[in-house]
Amino acid sequence: MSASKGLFITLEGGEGAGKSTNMAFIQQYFTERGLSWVATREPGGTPLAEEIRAVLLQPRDETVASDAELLLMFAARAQHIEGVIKPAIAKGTSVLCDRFTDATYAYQGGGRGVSMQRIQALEEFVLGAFRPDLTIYLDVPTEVGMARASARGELDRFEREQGEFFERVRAVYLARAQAQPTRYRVVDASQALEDVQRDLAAVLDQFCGDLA
Ligand code: T5A
Repeated sequence: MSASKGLFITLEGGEGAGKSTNMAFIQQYFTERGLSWVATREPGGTPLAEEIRAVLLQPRDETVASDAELLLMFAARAQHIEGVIKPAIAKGTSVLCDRFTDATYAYQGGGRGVSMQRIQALEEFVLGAFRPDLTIYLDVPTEVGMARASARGELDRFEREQGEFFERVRAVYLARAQAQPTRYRVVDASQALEDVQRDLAAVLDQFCGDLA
């Protein structure tokens, strides 16, 4: 059975919040209910966008200008939306996306200090009125997330930032969640994994119940 209406669901979180772990849980939730889905991620999701991702995550000696980083994020996003996200939704397939534009507000806006107006202008240019139906933010204190991410080994260019950077990232996510309560749900990701996934299931039951 496939869903009559595809949802666009995005999963957000700071470093080590457990997005990858919980993305697998969300996929299983959809599969068990016979809902068609495609999983994807940002930056990335198409061959070209994955190449841009590699450029963005690669640690390098050269300082990356904040605007260059911002434009690369949106270049990848433009390709991803046209190549993967919109075609899937048009077919009635739900899109489960690991990060989306909220990450740009949090990391480039909060973390790097790029003006929110500039991000908003690019969002309108690239997305128009297109937005996620549901955004789940996995909230975890910075030190807990960093400890989890560090335990995984080699750190990418973002993971090498300092604690204050991630505090600003978290503050932007929480402020956006508070400002957009219809689209956002915050899940406490510092809990034991089974409790995180119980809360995730409750959020999904509410949003996807009439699709199954
Ligand atoms: N970025 C992205 C921007 O700056 N702007 C943008 O617009 C976009 C789209 C890459 C980077 O790109 C930046 C932000 C990022 O720095 P990414 O690959 O999504 O984006 O970033 P990561 O945060 O590195 O994502 P990961 O998927 O690698 O990490 P996760 O998903 O947060 O963590 P995960 O699931 O691998 O879990 C980490 C560890 O914690 C454990 C897991 O087993 C794992 O070992 N764990 C738990 N342990 C205890 N209790 C729990 N509840 C746990 N949940 C997970």
